[in-house]
Amino acid sequence: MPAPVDPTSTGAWARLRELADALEPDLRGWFAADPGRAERLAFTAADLRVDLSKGLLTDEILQTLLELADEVGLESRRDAMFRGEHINVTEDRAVLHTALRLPAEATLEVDGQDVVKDVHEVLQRVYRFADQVRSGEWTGITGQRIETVVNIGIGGSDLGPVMAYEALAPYRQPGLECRFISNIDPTDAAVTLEGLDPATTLFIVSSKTFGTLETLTNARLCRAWLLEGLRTAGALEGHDDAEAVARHFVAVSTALDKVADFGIDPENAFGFWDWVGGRYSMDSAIGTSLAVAIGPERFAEMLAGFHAMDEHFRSTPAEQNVPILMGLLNVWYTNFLDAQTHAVLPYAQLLHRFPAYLQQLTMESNGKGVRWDGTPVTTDTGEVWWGEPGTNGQHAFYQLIHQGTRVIPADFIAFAEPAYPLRDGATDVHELFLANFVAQTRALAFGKTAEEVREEGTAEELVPARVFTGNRPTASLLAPALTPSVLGQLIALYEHITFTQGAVWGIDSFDQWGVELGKQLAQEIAPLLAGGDTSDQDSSTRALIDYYRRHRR
Ligand code: G6Q
Repeated sequence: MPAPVDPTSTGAWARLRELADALEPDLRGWFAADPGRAERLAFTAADLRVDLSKGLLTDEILQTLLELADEVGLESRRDAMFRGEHINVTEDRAVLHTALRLPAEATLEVDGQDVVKDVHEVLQRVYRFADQVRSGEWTGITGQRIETVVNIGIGGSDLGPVMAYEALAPYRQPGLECRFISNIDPTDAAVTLEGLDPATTLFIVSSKTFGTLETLTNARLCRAWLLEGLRTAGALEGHDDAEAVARHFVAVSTALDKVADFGIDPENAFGFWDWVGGRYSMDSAIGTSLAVAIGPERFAEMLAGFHAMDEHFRSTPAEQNVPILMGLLNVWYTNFLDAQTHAVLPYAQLLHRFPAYLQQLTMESNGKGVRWDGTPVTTDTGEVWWGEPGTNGQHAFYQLIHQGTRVIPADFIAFAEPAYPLRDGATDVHELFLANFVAQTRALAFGKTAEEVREEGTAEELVPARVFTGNRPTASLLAPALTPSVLGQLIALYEHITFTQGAVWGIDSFDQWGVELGKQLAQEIAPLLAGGDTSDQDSSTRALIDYYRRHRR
């Protein structure tokens, strides 16, 4: 890997600094003086229409950001990723989530192996399994059909499947529910299993490494729950435990030997590869629960959506390339306008887990303090990503976005077609909903002047509190409907935005060493909670452990 270019040493960076110092944001004036602004700054990527015109940017800023991309070698790093080069240097791995959605007829040889062939072999097995569960051909040990699929996994092996299961609710097969257990808080397993019948429940243990404490603990809890429930119901007569586990447990992992050690039949295990990062894996076999819920055809549509966005990112010139433009804009906001956070505000209740999913994607990828050659970063990196679906957020935290003292770039996402077209008398409720989407971005951009407040007859002393400064940057993302394909496009869009930012900052967006220390210490501390000697702990840690011991009955 060539050493990263220090973005702050480029000519474009210096010019951006000057542009930022001279910037007097004036979206009202910019729109008034330039009737073509909205059209010029709206872009198309697959089925998405992305309007960046309400961002704090001018043509010169955009042009200079594109020069920055050029100077840091963004496109050659992108091409290296698509080729399967080991751009994840700290783990010495290729980064090939884009290969998970290549069509079957494509070929891509990486480290001497055609990965597309491997991907489609596993996909076909996942699809066959999904069909068997959906049709009732796959039964539990008593011969009853499966009614509930429980995915056991955490982080990248949980957030994607949960988010997509929620997002694509209208496409689920009735009578077949998915539930998800992730947290090692025993409440999660206890509450999720409540009311389930072991005879009709199937578990998918999803773990890339098959070594994750939370997932393996929860998998053992579920295995014990299954066997005890079946035994109590007399369903195990004539069967041994292994047979029951084989009918009620499947696994998704890159570590098929460990899957076998757990007692899961390797026949019922779906593999993937070390070149798929956890948070980039929901379109691999990690999405098996989703494939069961929505069926192979819809799953394939989702993959095609991912692929359409990959193609856009790979081959569209930078000045029309939506992930590149959005990623560069985020660099502008973060490094030049001091934005600390980035809000994602889906005007689609079904996307209520999308911000949580993006938190992992963006923050685990770009929350780094060193570059891919081990040297310190030269500027601020990853923003804090957060959000909630509109309009709920409007009645909670939008106050700060409208009138607070911080710059909070916000992505607004909406769909023309509602998932559930309901009317309130003569009113189309989706229209009412989307009126909010449009109104919010307008209010944030153009605000409300003191004069406008006065025109409403407001008492003079109340005017300042009612003024909206405007010039609060937003991007508006619209698509015809939240279909499986559009969901795939949206996810891939944010994957590539994340890539773009990481490439500018010179960081390896594909490792996650920051999660290791806590995991390691938890293993060390577990025996101390159980009564071990705490004398060599710091005083705060000792006090916390003492409190626990005194209060645990
Ligand atoms: C994602 C991370 C992390 C990972 C979980 C689960 O990029 O690597 O969130 O997905 O720690 O790991 P396993 O799938 O190996 O259990």
